[in-house]
Amino acid sequence: MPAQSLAEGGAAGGPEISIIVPCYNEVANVAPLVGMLESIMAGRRWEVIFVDDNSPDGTTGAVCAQAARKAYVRGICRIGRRGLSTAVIEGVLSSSAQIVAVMDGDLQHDESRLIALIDAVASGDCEVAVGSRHVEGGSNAGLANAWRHALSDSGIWLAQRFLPVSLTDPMSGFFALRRETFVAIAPRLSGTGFKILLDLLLSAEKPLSVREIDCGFRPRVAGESKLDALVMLQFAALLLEKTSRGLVPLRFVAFCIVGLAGVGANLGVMHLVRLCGVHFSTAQAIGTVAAMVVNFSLDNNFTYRDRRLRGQSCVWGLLLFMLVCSVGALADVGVAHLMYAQSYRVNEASLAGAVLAVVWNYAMSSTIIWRTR
Ligand SMILES: Nc1nc2c(ncn2[C@@H]2O[C@H](COP(=O)(O)OP(=O)(O)O)[C@@H](O)[C@H]2O)c(=O)[nH]1
Ligand SMILES: [Mg+2]
Repeated sequence: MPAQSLAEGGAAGGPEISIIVPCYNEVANVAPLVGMLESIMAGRRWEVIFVDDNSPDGTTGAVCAQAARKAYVRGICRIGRRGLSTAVIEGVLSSSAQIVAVMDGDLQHDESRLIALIDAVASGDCEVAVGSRHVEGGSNAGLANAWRHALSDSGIWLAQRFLPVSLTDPMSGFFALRRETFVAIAPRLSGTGFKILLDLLLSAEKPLSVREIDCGFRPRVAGESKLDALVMLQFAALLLEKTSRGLVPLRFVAFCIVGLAGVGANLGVMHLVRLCGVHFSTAQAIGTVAAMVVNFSLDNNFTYRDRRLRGQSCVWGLLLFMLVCSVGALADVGVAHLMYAQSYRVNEASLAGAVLAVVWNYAMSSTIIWRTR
């Protein structure tokens, strides 16, 4: 579709371009962003779809206030869910436009480059057009501090080691592609984490043709960044999942990391309790319960953050988790004992038991405790 054929906005037909904006606690940025898009997109058939995870600051209210007056503003509010990547996926899947563009809702992306991104895809120049801060003319001056620069640079360096295409800014959250291209890849997307572009490029069956377009990155004016240590962990796990061709799922990696934290908690609490003169077996039992509580709470907040249990379901979830882990521990001891009796070495028998327990705990957690509702 040549760029010129993107007809003017109006009564005839639906939008030809959907701009998907993941947002969380961006109440102050919604109206200014809509205003900016209105002037940039004038003369085109377009819509903006905000995907908010029921932000406590009332972002959805701000979106509704705009949508009530403007047919080209739509909002999706997800309750009990979190995640930038899944927000983008659901936004794109709710669109019927030919071209979708993804941009942040915090005004950090330079919206004046939006047309260049859309036209690069519309003209058939490339399958994905990426707003890059690292090609000539681009800038990432808006990153908050030296730490964020270092984090961004090392993330880019690491991602480039895995990518099937050459890209200076694979961590960009500002890009455009045909909706049908996205939809074809969607079933293979990992969906966990912050880096949906990377997920797309790594999940495509054949390498996608990519064009980078220089773009600036402004400092944040309102609201706060949601990037934290967990997001970096999710990023590393995404690379692992994709390069192992899904053999090592992202959640499983997170589950194992949390499991290691649980081992630490078990040892720490056990030693503390022993210092109070308690017998080893009792101290170990208390340590085990503490480890289960720590694991449950970390899994609830991180590994299964998008399916987080709250209130009464959280209490039931904890009890079920303890039951599942106890069965896992019994299976661990049982298998290790059987293998040891069949003259396997101590380490092999013990490792096999531990692996079985982790896989059991993970399978039960994913299907029974934090199941998709
Ligand atoms: N729906 C949704 N949007 C999110 C989530 N986390 C971040 N975002 C949005 O994604 C965009 C980029 O996030 P931001 O925290 O600014 O990342 P940074 O620019 O790398 O610091 C912003 O519009 C955020 O509001 C989330 O969990 N759910
Ligand atoms: Mg930002």
